[in-house]
Amino acid sequence: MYTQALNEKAPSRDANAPPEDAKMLARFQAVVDAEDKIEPNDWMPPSYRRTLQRQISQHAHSEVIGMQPEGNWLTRAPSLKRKATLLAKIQDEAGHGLYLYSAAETLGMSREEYYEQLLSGRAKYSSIFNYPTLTWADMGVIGWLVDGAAIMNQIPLCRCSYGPYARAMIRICKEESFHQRQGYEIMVTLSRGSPAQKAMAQEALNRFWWPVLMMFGPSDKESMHSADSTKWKIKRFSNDELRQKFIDATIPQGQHLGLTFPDPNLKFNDATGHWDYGEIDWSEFRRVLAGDGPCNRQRMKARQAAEANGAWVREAARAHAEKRRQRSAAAKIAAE
Ligand code: FAQ
Repeated sequence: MYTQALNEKAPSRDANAPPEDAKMLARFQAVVDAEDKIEPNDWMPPSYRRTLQRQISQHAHSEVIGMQPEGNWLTRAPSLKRKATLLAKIQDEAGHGLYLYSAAETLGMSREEYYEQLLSGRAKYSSIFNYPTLTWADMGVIGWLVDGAAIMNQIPLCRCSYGPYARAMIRICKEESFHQRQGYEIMVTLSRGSPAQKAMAQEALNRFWWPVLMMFGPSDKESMHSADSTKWKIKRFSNDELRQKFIDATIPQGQHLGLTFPDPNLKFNDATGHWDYGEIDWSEFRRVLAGDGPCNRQRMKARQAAEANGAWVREAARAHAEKRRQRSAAAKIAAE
């Protein structure tokens, strides 16, 4: 919708693009610094546009691929109520993907191009969705921790300088809060259940804890986009700051469940008022990003199959739209 309204050329991906105009740049930064929003038709530096295209589309891809790990448990949910709730949550994630693709389209690139980047493996999606969901407790852990981490990262994005992204995030965050609570409620039920259920909850926490911490991205010193994104008020907190906030908020929740965290170095630091934690295995993070996580191939294969299987629907919709267009054109001629 917005794409057609853009009165500016699509960003050049050419390394020889003309240098950004200093006056325009100063005006742009002043708007950002004043906490006003940048809107689709406003001038923006090509690098700001590219950063948003990258981040928003990768966020959208994450929501869409993120349906797969939970989809694995739809047919095996332990009750009708649990199944209905899980189904609704997964549908919310599809909806988040759609809002985010719409926001990304306002930056002058079509949804089809973004899909193509995902399907060809050129675009990333969140590392966390490359881990398998082995037990029902994983549904609890995903809601509690994966959605919990997503909220921690996404609440500040509601104040992002780019209007369409910031506005999309408001509704997404409300829904993520519900997701987090339903996940935690599963964890409460399992932790207060039989010894086998509690052990299942503990085992799921053990498997997901470190990959969840990786969701916040590389450490600040390794984060190549942070400086620009902070200057442009896309990012309000650094990767490490958000990771620490998440850990500080989550440890008491785990303690309330009577569960332990798989980190021998986890210790409350009286001096800083924060939890100290052990070293993240960044080699695992890099491996997953490079396509070699436990489920990368399976996730991409499922997504590519869904795209191929849906081709006839898109074709039929296009043919139907064309038929309607011809019919209404013929009716107009007849009326003249
Ligand atoms: N996984 O310089 P930085 C959800 C990449 S939604 C994969 O620090 P930046 C909902 C990064 O893209 C979860 N790649 O980058 C849900 C960059 O690569 P590039 C998704 C990662 O952008 C719940 C490179 O590393 N959320 O969970 C990851 O400043 C349950 C360098 O990193 C969002 O996308 C990673 N974990 O900061 C759904 C939120 N971390 O593009 C279903 C929006 C980093 O140059 C079930 N995104 N990379 O090739 C953001 O806030 C940021 O993009 C960060 C990364 C914080 C993820």
